[in-house]
Amino acid sequence: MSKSALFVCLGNICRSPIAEAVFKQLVTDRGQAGDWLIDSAATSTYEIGSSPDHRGQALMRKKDIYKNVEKHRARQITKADFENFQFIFGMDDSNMSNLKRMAPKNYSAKLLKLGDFDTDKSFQGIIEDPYYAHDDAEFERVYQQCLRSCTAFLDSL
Ligand code: WE7
Repeated sequence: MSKSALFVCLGNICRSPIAEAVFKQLVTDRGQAGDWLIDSAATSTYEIGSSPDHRGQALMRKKDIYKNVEKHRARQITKADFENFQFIFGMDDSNMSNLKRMAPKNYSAKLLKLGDFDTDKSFQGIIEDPYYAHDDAEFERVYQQCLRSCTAFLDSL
């Protein structure tokens, strides 16, 4: 387990569990699951203990990746995470500024915006919050952004 990635969003119920599930599936498909510690977390305390959002659950079941996060419950990022994870990915600029504010004085993790790896530049590196979305298309968009971004990140290693 030489490599590690933590996916972070506001509540750890919509975007970051999808990113975690996508990333776990990609490394599994590449035969690299044993090399990686992979988790997700929130910047806020609001959803601590919650399961992934029901719309995200439905999306992940459709993509057959929900098994990768079915036991996940939302948790807040800790100072230890900034030492224990090699890569910490935020989804938007608010996540990134919160991560920088919450980081301990000295930390080893690389703080990256997941969407910066997206080959489709029309989203300008931002994976927008689908919480107030009115249809499933927003969750599909999050999934496709995570899939392209995680694939390009793994290819870059
Ligand atoms: C969200 C959210 C998301 C927004 N998941 N919540 Cl009510 C609230 C207040 C503080 C933290 C969280 Cl997590 C939540 C519930 C869970 N993806 N997105 N809230 C959100 C979006 C836009 C403007 C304001 C909020 C609170």
